[in-house]
Amino acid sequence: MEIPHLLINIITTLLMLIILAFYSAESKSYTVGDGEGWDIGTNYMAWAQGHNFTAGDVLVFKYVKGQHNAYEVTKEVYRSCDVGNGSANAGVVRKYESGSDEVVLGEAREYWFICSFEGHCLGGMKFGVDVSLELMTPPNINNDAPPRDDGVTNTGCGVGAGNKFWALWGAVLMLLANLAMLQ
Ligand SMILES: [Cu+2]
Repeated sequence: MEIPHLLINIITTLLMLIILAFYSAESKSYTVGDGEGWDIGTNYMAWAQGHNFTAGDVLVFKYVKGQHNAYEVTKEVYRSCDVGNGSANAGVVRKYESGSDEVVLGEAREYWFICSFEGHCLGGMKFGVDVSLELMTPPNINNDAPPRDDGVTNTGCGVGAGNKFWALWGAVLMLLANLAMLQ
C-alpha cells in the first residue's frame, strides 16, 4: 500500500526539483558597470538599458568601500539626487555600503539606485531598472527590428548561481517531509 504512495511522492518531488532548478537557472548576476564597476565616469543609465532584468537577478555593486555607496531609493530621490541629508533619509529604501554589494532584484517592479556621496548622483551615479517577470527572453523573430548598434553586449555581465542553491535545498526538504509523513 505504502510503496506506490512513496514512489508518487518521490516522483512528484523530483519533478518539482527539476522545475525549480530550471526556473532558478534563469537568474543572472550582473556587475553594475561591468569592468568599470560602480564609479564616477560611467553612464549607468545606458548600462542598465542594455540589459533585460528579470525577477531573481542580482546586481553586484563593486567599489572602494567608503568612497561610494549604493542606495536603493524612490523614483523621486533618483530624479532629485536629494537623500535629505540630516533628516531621516526619506526616500531611501535600502542602503548598501560594503563595497561589494549583492542586490537581489526579487520583485517585478522598478528599482532606482544612486550613490549618496555628494555630487556623485548628479555626476551620473544613478540608474533605474525595470524588472520583469519573464522567465525567458522570447526569441526576436521580428525582422523589421533594427539591429543593436550601441555596442552593448551581454558578454561582460557574467552569470551567477542565483537561487539555485535554495531551490535545490527546498526540494530536498520537501522530499524529507514526504518521507517523514510516511513513517
Ligand atoms: Cu559615489
